[in-house]
Amino acid sequence: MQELKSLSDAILTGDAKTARDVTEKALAAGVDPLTLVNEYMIPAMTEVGRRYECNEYFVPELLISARAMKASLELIRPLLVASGREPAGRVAIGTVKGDLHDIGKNLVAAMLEGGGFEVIDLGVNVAPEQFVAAVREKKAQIVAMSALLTTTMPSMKSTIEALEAAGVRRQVKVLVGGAPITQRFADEIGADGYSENAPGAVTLARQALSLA
Ligand code: B12
Repeated sequence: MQELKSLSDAILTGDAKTARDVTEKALAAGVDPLTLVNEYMIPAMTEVGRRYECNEYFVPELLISARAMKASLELIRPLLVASGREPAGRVAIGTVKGDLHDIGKNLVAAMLEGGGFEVIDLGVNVAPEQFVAAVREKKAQIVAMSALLTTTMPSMKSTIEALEAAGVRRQVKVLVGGAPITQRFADEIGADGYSENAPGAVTLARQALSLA
């Protein structure tokens, strides 16, 4: 697995070309895409975060590492997405207002699609009213919110309040996640589910619609 370690190294050093090349070769050799994500890519991003915390890395390094991670994910995403099935349900997903982190959100979206859900990706910096509109106009049955900054976590609560104010809270299940989120926080704000990872998000979505 020495070659796969070069995928972690490429993300750590922000070498998008190598990240893409190694991913391409590994997939062609039959390596499971989820093995790449869970054993090489996410640990590399976690290490990037650790280095940032220790002032070894700064925002430019975060950006180039994120770009390398995305280059690799672009090849993996289509493999996680199932096709030609009746959707299990409709999920509106977004990173909450004020927050631009989307790597985890994109992974969750891809896994949900792979799990047979129709995913309406609202992108990043999504205001509460945009989530409400997705429920009203696109008939989303699940609202999935991601936050990576402690300062944007309160936007999850504001979104739940906006769903309540719009009279649509009872018709949707609300799932939350992202590195700073905990089960306790999810309970406090009245979310219906929390998971610390993308496969867990699929399990939650299935449970939410009583498909599990
Ligand atoms: C990459 C990165 C960036 C990139 C983002 C690129 C992008 N397109 O996403 C850039 C450089 C833009 C960036 C910017 C900033 N960042 Co930043 N960033 C990170 C970093 C290193 C990695 C995040 C990541 O992608 N992780 C990998 C993914 C796969 O993990 P994940 O997002 O947690 O997602 C998983 C789970 O949480 C879960 N999940 C995620 N969403 C959901 C949703 C649901 C519904 C469910 C069920 C599950 C779920 O499933 C995912 C897959 O398993 C983290 C450090 C870290 N360790 O988290 C800092 C970090 C989040 N950033 C931080 C900071 C401070 C910033 C900036 C303020 C820096 C600055 N001074 O400008 C800005 C803020 C910009 C903004 N307004 O959002 C801090 C936040 C600290 C805090 N207490 O809030 C962190 C923790 C770094 C640190 N240790 O200080 N950042």
